[in-house]
Amino acid sequence: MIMSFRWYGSKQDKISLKYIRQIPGMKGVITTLYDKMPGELWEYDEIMAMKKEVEDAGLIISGIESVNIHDAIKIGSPDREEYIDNYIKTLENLGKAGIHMVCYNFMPVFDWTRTELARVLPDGSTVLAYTQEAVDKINPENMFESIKGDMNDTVMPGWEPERMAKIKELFEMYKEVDSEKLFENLKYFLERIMPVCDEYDINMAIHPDDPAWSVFGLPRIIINKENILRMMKMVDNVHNGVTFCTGSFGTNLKNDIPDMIRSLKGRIHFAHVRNLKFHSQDNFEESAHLSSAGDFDMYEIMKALYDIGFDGPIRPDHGRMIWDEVGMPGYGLYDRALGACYLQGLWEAIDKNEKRK
Ligand code: CS2
Ligand code: MN
Repeated sequence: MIMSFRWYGSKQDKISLKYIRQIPGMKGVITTLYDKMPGELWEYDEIMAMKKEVEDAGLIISGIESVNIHDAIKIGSPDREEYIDNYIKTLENLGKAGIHMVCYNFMPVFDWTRTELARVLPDGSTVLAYTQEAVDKINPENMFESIKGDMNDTVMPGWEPERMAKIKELFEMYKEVDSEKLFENLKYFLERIMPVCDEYDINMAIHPDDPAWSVFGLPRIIINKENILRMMKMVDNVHNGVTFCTGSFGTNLKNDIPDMIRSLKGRIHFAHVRNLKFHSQDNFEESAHLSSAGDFDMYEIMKALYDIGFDGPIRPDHGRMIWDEVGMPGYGLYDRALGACYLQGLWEAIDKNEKRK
C-alpha cells in the first residue's frame, strides 16, 4: 500500500507539503486541481506544474481525488457528450503525466452529507457527525446554510458555494433521474472512458455514496455489496474500480465491511480508512481511527485489504480536530497523522505475522 494524505494544494491548504512529508511513512499526496469546475478540461501543463511542486517536496502524487463529474453526465442530458469528451482528454493528460488513479463519485446534487461539522466529544475534540433526525427536519435548500458556520472559512469539497447557490435548479434537473437511470448513465460514462483508461492504464475508483442511503429523495446507488458488484460486472474492466471508503459504506450497519473488501479483490484501487461510532443506527460520528474509539474492527479491515493483495494508495480519512487546531473540518493535520501511523502499525503487524507463518 502507498500511504497517502489528502492535500488541498498550496493555495488552499494550510498544511504544507513539508509537514505532510514529516509524517512517518508518508509517501504521497492525493490532490486535485482545486480551481477546476466539474466538466472543465485539465491541461497537461497544469497537471505537470502540480506534479513538480509535489515532487520537489519529496512526495509523489499517488492519485487524484477527484476529477468531478458534471451534472449533465449524471443526468444523461444531451450536452453530456462535450463533458465526457473533456473528461477523456483530462484522463489522457493525466496518463501522459504518469498519474494512474482517479477517484470520482456519482452522487446527485450533494457529495457527502453530515449534519454537524464540529460535534464536541467528551475529551474536547470535535468531529463530523450525522443524524437522520436533523436531515429529516431540514429543507435541502438550507442544508449548506445550516453547516456553513462550522466550515472555518474553508471551501469543503462538494459544498462549493457556487454550486449551492443553484441548489433549487439542481433538484429540478434531477427530477426524472431514479436509481436505474443513474446506473444507466454511469454505465454510459464508463463505456465511453474505458478505452482511454486502457491506453494509459488509469484506474478509475468510484467513491461510495455517503451516507449509504438516499437523502432528500435523491437516488443513491453506490451503497452496498449488491450494487457495487453490479457496477463492477456492468463494465467488466479492471480499470473500472472502487475507492473503498470504510466510513461511507460503513454508515449502513448492514454492510459487512471486511466481506465487501474481499468480494472486490482486484478492483479496489484506492482506500479511505476511518472509523465511526454509532449512538443509534442513524446517529453516528467520525471517531478517531483506533478500533477502540468506534464501532469498526480496524484490524479486520486492514487484514481484508492485506489478504486481497491491495497495493494502491490508502489514506486516513476524516480526522478529529484536536490540540486546538483550526482548519477544514475532517482535514486537520494532527488526527489524520495519528490515523496514518496507526494504520501502518496494523499493516506492519499483519505483514510480519503472515510472513512468519
Ligand atoms: C470525501 C469525499 O471529504 C470527503 O468526505 O470522502 O468528498 C470524496 O472525496 C468525494 O466524494 C470523492 O469524489
Ligand atoms: Mn471517503
